[in-house]
Amino acid sequence: MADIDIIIATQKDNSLKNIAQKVKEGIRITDDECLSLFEKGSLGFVGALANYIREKLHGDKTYFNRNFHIEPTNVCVFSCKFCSYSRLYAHKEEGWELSIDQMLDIVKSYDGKPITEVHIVGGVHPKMNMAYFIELIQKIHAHRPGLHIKGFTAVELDYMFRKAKLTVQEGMQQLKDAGLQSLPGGGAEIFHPDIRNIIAPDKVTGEGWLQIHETAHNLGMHTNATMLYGHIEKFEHRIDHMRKLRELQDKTRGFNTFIPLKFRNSNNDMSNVPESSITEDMRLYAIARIYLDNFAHLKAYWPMLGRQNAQLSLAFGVDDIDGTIDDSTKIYSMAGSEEQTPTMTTEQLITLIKQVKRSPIERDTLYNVINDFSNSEVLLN
Ligand code: V47
Ligand code: SF4
Repeated sequence: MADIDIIIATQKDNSLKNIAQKVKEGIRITDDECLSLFEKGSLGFVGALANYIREKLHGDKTYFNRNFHIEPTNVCVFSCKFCSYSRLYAHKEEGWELSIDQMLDIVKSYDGKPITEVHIVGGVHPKMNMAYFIELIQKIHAHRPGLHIKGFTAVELDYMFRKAKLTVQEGMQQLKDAGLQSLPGGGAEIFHPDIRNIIAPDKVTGEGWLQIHETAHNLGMHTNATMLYGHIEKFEHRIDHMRKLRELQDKTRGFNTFIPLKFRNSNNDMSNVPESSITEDMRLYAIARIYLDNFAHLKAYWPMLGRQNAQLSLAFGVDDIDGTIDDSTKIYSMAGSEEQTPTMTTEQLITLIKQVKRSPIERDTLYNVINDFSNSEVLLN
């Protein structure tokens, strides 16, 4: 008997048994069924279903890339309650603001190194406008045309476009023409206004976030989607969030990957909210893998989750663990992640993946295979 048949045969709860049968047949689950998984699906049950889907889609392949981040500033006009990273403009001396030349120097420091992606994301600085970022993108692109520029959350874009009095369509087109190739998934948080109005009351709405991503997809750009979970949201809000992503993906097919982001509670206005347990983290990954049947990839972002938990997630539906990072992001170290200086060499990433008997595949941003390290000789320790 195949593993999935054993899972179906041994499941005593009829609604869960039906869900397992649907997964076997590749049939989409409903929101109510997703709620049943959250409410009653054991870690073992949802994990086995998610792993079945993961292996059907990707076998043992586990993707990573060679990337670094540029965080232009942590000065931000917004005040999200969960953010440990930003500083208001009135306290900008406590934060940082990089000039275009400083950011270009960061890019140049990777000259000759086999990096394929720069991820640009930061706070929403009132003085860094559309013209500033167009110049930055053009200069990076001119310096290294082969480097994929993934940049700007919908939060940054919404502010930039409104200030420049551009429609989303016009703004996205101008950034694309300058050399921006895809969008990261940040700023999504929880779309539902009941939660968003509490944790991120003053930035782009859920609808605004979705509109920006839809516009990017219609221009032929690919984007990622995140969900900040494990704070005050209920299962229903997670499902609402994922349903909106699944619906947009049905329309555009423009999302590359879904990235659940675990709420970390150090140094922010939600420090009284406990962090989710590892069991709940793994259940969420697994349920997301089951529900989001039209997303090819599920990413565990290791600087946020920690590298051992990222390794564990590979048994719960995850097929991507982001990249080398090179200690170039502060968002999670400032929020209390155990990864205080997030950097992994390619060898370390390969070893991490091989230790749990998966096949490391270096990809580019769009998941084209660059190197298959399945059979490479990397020392395991
Ligand atoms: O939108 C901020 C999150 C996001 C906290 O697209 C927090 O490949 C947890 O989106 N606890 C920005 N999360 C980072 C992001 C991202 C990261 C890696 C890869 C990609 C990608 C995108 O970080 C924010 C917010 O949801 N965040 N503070 C916190 N205390
Ligand atoms: Fe600003 Fe982003 Fe932090 Fe919100 S999460 S305060 S938008 S940097």
